[in-house]
Amino acid sequence: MAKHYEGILIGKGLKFAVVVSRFNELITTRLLEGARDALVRHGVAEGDMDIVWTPGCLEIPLISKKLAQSNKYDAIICLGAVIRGGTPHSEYVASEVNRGIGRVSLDTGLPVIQGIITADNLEQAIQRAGAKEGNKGSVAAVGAIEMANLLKTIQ
Ligand code: INI
Repeated sequence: MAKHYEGILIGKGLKFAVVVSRFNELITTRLLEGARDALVRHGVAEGDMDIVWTPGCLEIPLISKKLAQSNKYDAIICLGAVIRGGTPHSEYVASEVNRGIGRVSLDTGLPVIQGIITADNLEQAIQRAGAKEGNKGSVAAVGAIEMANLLKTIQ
């Protein structure tokens, strides 16, 4: 009979760093609130979460890497908002931050969870930051709890 392993959604005793971008902070503060609320509702103590602000999404991978290397956290949650403008710059930001976050996770062996909204416009971003389409910050936080526990389970 095959064994199945999965991460439980109990956050008590786990430690998290939340890296959040100031760029588009109208949206990112909502993502942060969603993440904080989800962590608390899953049993994470307020004192077990550190919030670290970056200027924009592009700076998130480096800061996440430093935090991951500190060995202080069970997972890192990355929050940001890339909103398409008239230039291709946002496309570049979105793909770089995605690639960077994935690399940090594989390089450090720690769950580094992507809670970055990529939206065509502000309205779409709002929908994903606590309105009709939920809150991507909370989804990322729950994913971080599950991954932190899953890693403990399989190790
Ligand atoms: N940063 C974001 O977080 N979101 C964006 O939509 C964005 N756009 O479109 O430019 C953005 N740019 C700033 C970037 O992350 C860096 O902070 C900046 O380029 C300095 O390195």
